[in-house]
Amino acid sequence: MAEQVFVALGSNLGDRARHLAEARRLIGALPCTSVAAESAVEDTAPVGPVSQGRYLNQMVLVRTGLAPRELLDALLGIERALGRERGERWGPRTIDLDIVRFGDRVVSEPGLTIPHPELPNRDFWQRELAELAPHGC
Ligand code: A4P
Ligand code: MG
Repeated sequence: MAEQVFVALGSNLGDRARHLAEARRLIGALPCTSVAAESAVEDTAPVGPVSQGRYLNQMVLVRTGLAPRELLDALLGIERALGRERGERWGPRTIDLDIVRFGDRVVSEPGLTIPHPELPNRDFWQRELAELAPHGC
């Protein structure tokens, strides 16, 4: 059965809007997965200890038959396809794809925590979730 998943998109390197658009397209092309709704794109000041450029952030509501770990692996594959290089933690990136919520599931495993632990600290994620709430069911 398809689950409702909220995926956060972030980019602060290169053509940020194009990276978000490509990520949305590639997420929608994953097996058993569709993008049901998109929040507005927000231009946000960088959060965290690293000095870096501003981000474009967006949240998408995804319906997927993939399991959480399968979706995470697929998102990491999309990050690689869009030229993401892992440098310092919280550092600049062409694209960052985070699973914020996955239905009502609570996951705490090595390499996967759901809901995303930064949710309480990110105002823009909370705004974007609220914007998408009417599309959930
Ligand atoms: N991982 C664990 N749980 C999850 C999850 N729910 N969704 C693991 C996605 N990944 C999850 O992530 C490291 C590992 O987290 C992944 O391999 C996965 O196994 P990463 O993206 O490689 O590392 P990171 O991004 O440097 O660290 P982290 O903790 O993901 O940081 P964030 O939360 O992504 O923060 N400022 C603004 N304005 N907007 C932003 O989007 N983003 C960051 C990065 C910093 N400042 C920002 C923004
Ligand atoms: Mg991340």
